[in-house]
Amino acid sequence: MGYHRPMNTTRARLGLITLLLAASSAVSAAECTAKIIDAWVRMPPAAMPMMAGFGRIENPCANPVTIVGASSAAFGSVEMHETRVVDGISRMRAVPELRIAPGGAATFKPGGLHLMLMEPVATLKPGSKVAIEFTLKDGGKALGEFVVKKAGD
Ligand SMILES: [Cu+2]
Repeated sequence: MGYHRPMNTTRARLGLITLLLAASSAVSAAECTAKIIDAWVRMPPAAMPMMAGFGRIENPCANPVTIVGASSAAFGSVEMHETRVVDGISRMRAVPELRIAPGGAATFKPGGLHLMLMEPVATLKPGSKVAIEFTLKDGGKALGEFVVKKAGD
């Protein structure tokens, strides 16, 4: 047994180096993430169990970024929705995945894509900020800071 140990150790070291190299390249790829800019939450005119979040999500990375979910400590549930007018009636549908091409962007705006923010934990104050974290398909995260604004502001 003892005779084989030096060789096994060398093999183990080589294996470890290979693993470390693989891990470091994976980290550098994951470092590039989506950027959330001009983000805001629209306060409902009256106390309601849901409100909407808007903003622009940019992908500055070399690879496509796919958002698969969002969450916030300020809300029980956060979903990506899209408003569409069908037969003159405005309807919302859930958007389970949102792919943004390299160098591209997605705009969340009233009447279109929006974040549906449900079950607010506390009453939001105009001018305060809410953190919303987006989950990416590759396991990465993107953090957005949303400013609370009154409807109509
Ligand atoms: Cu909605």
